[in-house]
Formats: sequence, C-alpha cells, structure tokens
Amino acid sequence: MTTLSPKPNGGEPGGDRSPLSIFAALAATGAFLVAALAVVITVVKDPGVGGGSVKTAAGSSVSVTMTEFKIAPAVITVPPGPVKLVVANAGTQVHNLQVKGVNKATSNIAAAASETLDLGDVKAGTYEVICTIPGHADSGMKATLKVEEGATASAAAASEPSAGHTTDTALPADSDQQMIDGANAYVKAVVGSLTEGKPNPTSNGGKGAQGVATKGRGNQKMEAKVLPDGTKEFDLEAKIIDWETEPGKTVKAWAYNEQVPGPWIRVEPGDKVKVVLKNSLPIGTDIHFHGVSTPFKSDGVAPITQDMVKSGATYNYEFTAPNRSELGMYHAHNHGHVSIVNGLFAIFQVGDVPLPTGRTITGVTVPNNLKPQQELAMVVNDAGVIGLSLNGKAFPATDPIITSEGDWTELHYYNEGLVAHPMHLHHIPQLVVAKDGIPLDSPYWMDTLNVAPGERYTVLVQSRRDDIDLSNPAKPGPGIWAFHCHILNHAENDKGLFGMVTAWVVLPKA
Ligand SMILES: [Cu+2]
Repeated sequence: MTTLSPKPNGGEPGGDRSPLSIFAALAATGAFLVAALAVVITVVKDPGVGGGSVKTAAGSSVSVTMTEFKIAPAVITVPPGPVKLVVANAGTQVHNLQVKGVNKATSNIAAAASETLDLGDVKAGTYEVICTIPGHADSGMKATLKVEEGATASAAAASEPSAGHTTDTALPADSDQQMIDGANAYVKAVVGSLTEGKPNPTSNGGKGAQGVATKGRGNQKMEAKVLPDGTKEFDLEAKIIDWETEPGKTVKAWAYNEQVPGPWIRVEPGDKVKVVLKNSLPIGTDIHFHGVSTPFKSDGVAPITQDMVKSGATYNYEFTAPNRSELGMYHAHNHGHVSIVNGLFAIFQVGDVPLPTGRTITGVTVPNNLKPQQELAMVVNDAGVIGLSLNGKAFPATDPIITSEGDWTELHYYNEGLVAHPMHLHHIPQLVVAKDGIPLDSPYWMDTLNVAPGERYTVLVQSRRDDIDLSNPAKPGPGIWAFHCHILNHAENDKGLFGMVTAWVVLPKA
C-alpha cells in the first residue's frame, strides 16, 4: 500500500546536497520559478482597451479603462443625449465607476471583467467620474465627463500604458528579464533569511524565512491577559496605519494592533473570553466572530446586536468558547466592504481542528498520533488598499513556507476578499481535512483548492511523495515549489510574478 507515513528510506540524498547548495543551484538557473509556474502570458481581449467611441443615432458609446489607479481617458467628451460607457477593469484589483450628478454606477468589477453602464439621457454639463472603493479616487481614479453641444464622442486613450494588464499587442520588451529578476530577488531573499535563521512569528514550530523584506508582519500569535477568574482577555485597537504591502508600496491600511491580518487569537474549548475593542478609526466599527459560536450580544452586527462602537469608544465582547474546536475569523461587520478589505481581518481559533489520524484516504494512510511539525495560515484578500495578497503581503514580500522532507504541515486557508481564489500548490498533494473548521467525514486529496469569500479550509501536506526516489537527485524532491492563486492575473502581470504568489520550500532531510 502506498503510504505517506514517515518510514525509513534507504535512499538518503547525497552528502553534498546541503539545503543551501540546493538553493544556490536553483537560484543559479534563474528561471526555475518561471518554469515552475508554467507561465502563461495572459491575453485579455476586452472592449475597454484599444476600443474607442461610437456615435450613432442611439447615442454615444465610449470605452473607459480602469487600472491602478487611473481612469482613462481622463476627460470623456460626448454630445448631449443617450450615453453608454463600456467600462473595463484592466487592473489587478476590484474597481467600480460612478458618475456623480447622473447618479449611475457600475457594480464592483473584478479584474479583467467589464460592464456597460447606461447613463441614459445626459444633459450638457460637467460630471465627476470616480472609483468609489475607498482610497482609489484619492490615489488617482478620477475622470471628468464633459457633455457638450456639438462635441464628438472621445476615444478611449488606447495608447496609454495600462498597469498590470496585458493586451495581445505588446508586452514590454524587457518583460522576460523582469520576470527573471523578480524571481531571483525572491529566492535570494528567502535563502538569505533562512541563513539568518530568523524564527517565523506566524508559524507554530515553523523554521521561518521571508520574502523580500517589508515593514510589518501580520498574523502574529497574541498572548492572552489572564484575569483572576481565568478569563482570557485580548485587547484590540482598530486604527488606520501605514502598511507596506510590497517593497516600496505603503498604503493606509485599517488594522487591528498595527497588523494585517490582525493578531492570531487562539483560545481553548470552554475558555471564558473577553475581547476589548478600542475604536481609533474615523468611523464606527464592531467585531463579528465569523464561524465562532458567540451569544447574540457578541455577534458583532451593529446596530442590531449591539450599539455601534463610535470613533474613540471602547466595547467589550464577552463569551464562553464552545466545547468543541472551531476555526473562525474576526473582522469588522460595519462597512465591511471597506473596513475588511482594507485590513480589518484576522484569525480566531478555538482548539485544534481534528485530524483524520490513522485513516487511509485514496490509498494513503495518515500516521497515528500525527502532530504536524507546523501549523500555518494563509489569509487571502484581493481588494481595498491591501489588494491581491497572502497574509497582508503581495509577492515578492510573501512569506514562503519552509519544510523539510517528511514534515507534515497543517495549513488553514481563509478568504477575506471579494472573489474566490483557486489556490494551487505545485507537485505536493494536499489533503483537505476540514471545511470552515468542521472535520470532513470524507477527506480528499487535491492540488487546487477554490476558496470563496468567507470560507476556511484546513489541509494537511506532507513535503514528500512516495514516488520520489531520494537516491536519484535528478528526480524531483527537495526544491522550491510554486504556490499561487491560479486566476492568472492574480499571480502575474507584465512585470512578472506579483500578488498571490509564494513558495513551498522542501529542504532535504537533515
Ligand atoms: Cu485569486
């Protein structure tokens, strides 16, 4: 029977294959990550780029393109009468388009999608056009709609470069080189931080390493303040902070205790819990414990279950944790479409997710008494000022996952964004053991897991496969395996890898 149980294996790797020599070899090839990702040039044909305008008896139709953080053309000119805007999102984040004074707006448009906005009969005048997603208009997503007698409908600025978007006409001439440089910089950072032996603050027992350095790290385990009656107290402050999502890009994030995601809170079943929320945001807030059994008044849905926690105020959530494990999140509920995607999200865990130890699933037996070497979280987001990210960071600032051959890793996925993300780990199969913290009667193996907003999944991963022949270095085994969202423009842009990309590192057995 095939088994993933740790067992003696006669074919140990050769003595010269130290972890660092492997990385050096990989880094030297330069393009290994490129190959690993099976790079596909994203060819997106959409009506918004290279489009133009049409003036018919039925009115004007103008193509408008949104990117980070621009609306093109900046001035849209049309004659009075019926106007339609064909609005394309050529960026990497969710955007929308609102025409003030006409009171018409698109829905939130996902990256690479488009929508036609019928403005109806528009009178002569000047109207402001913006993306209403917080921070986007201030970052440049503003345009003007000029409705003038005798005007010719303006053409979309087809020649303007569009960030993060590829048309079939041209990739930058140096796009291959940028891909190679970006991948190499990431590997160099990962190998460098491994050498320094930094602990990984977001991992239980993790060996620790990081991508290209940025300021601030989220998901840090929070110590409880234990009160005389045994209650575990966690003090949180919500406020707007500077947060570096990727090297050199700092945004105004909404954060708990200056972290995105906020501190990882863990309690045990039956614990008495008190969460003290101080609101230092400019607007009211609350905390909803998503997927955690709390009483009505601690469900955090202002103004229904509690009063709004006004700016400057403090609120106490008090409850007894359930008598079973639960894997939840905590996030603002009030104005969630702004506050959550901008960073007010974190993990709330009650006990350990039960694992299918001793069970055989599709021919693979999970060891009895399995205790994974590390327990990690991957919180995905795609919107607001945080954008496409894993644990609050975008590639190349994403933390790699560091394991050794034979290690078992327990990984929890959480989606706090607006769209689903099919998370794909190369080469190493994942065993799905729980959905939303509830253990599955029938765990299953897969390599791509679609995680929709609000969902949590728990997987077990053993950093080896039985078909790996350790005595034959030519066979794949240890290495840096690409791990990314498989919506291709969530993982790549014209400059190479970006956004929802990280690496699963398998070091040779010590
Ligand atoms: Cu995605």
